[in-house]
Amino acid sequence: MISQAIEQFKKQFHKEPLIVSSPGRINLIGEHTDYNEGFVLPAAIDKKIIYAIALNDTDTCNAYALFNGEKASFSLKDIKPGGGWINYLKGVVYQLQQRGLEVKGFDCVITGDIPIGAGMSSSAAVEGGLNVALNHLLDFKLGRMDMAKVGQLAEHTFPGVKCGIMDQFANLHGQKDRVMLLDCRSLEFTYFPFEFSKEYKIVLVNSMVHHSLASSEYNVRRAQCEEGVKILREFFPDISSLRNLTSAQVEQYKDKLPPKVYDRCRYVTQENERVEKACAHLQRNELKEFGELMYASHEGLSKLYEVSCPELDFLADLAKTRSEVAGARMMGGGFGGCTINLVQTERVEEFTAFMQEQFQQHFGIIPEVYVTSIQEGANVLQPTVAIA
Ligand code: GAF
Repeated sequence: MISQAIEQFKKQFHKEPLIVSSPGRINLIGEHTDYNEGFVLPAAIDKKIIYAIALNDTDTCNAYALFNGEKASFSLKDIKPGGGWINYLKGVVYQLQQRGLEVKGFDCVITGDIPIGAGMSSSAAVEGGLNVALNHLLDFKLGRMDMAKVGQLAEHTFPGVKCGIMDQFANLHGQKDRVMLLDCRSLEFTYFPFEFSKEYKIVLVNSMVHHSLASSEYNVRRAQCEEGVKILREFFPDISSLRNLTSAQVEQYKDKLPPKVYDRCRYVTQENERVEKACAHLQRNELKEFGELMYASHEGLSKLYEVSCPELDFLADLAKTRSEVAGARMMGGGFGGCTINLVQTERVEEFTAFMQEQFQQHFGIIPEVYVTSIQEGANVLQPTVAIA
């Protein structure tokens, strides 16, 4: 991928590029909790976006996407939302400008192997990669959390997804073989070695249903949570988010909440409680208990939060019947994308064959399966070589 990006870059722009690698992410547990100021347990993975990029001494940003052969440009002087993948680049540049940073024109080639719309956050990888590249080329001295915030705001203001900070955070803070517990309120985080990884692999099974958060109900879920907080503030005046409440407290005021809002609040508060328990199990290497929490998370996402779909439910239910699987659930925003499965290393092939066969029989399509590993966050790989 890297040599292809360099070759294409030289062909298109006739100079040497800086190379940046920017990973996708998994999330073990803690879904739809980030924008409720709760807890998440993500990690950066081996699937990535690659940028070959250099400044161009103009006011124009030119990008060539190798994954679909499209070229797109925009002027630094008048950045407006719009376009497909280029919208994410525009969003990052715009948000850097909003911080008072003087972005300069650039040329870039983008490639990668993160499946789009599969819930591994290719969008955060595109945002994070550009953030790292521009920070390096223009010496912005932005910290990693600031870059994550730039990416999150880019997502809010350009594609229009009111996402939390998990994806951008994971993309920029990943460390090899370690998962991260992020408190999305204080933004404090702790790294945990992923001990299970010696005997278990993280296997993603793609439902082949492409999600699009912007056109989905993602923003509706966020609004429903906010509505819940607003109503419950009457009884708990100090709360600023669902993070401040336990599931028992939500339960207590069930009849004050519209039924859907109650279900959403119940899910989020339960999920936060699950993440805390999951971390304790992770530290004690209690895989079985950890896996059970993953199944419970899926159940909540499907029944209470209603962000699953028949294909994801099928995959999670099927995984539950397998003795080589410790835990499984849908991952990411939902409405499609992948399930995340913890599968015994020596039985990954058997698991893959079984899942693919069963899914094909049911839905007439073979699901893609990705055996992932936990890797570093977005980084510069190769420094710029002086232009001859
Ligand atoms: C998407 C969002 F971008 C994240 O912020 C997070 O809310 C996730 O869905 C659900 O946990 O990936």
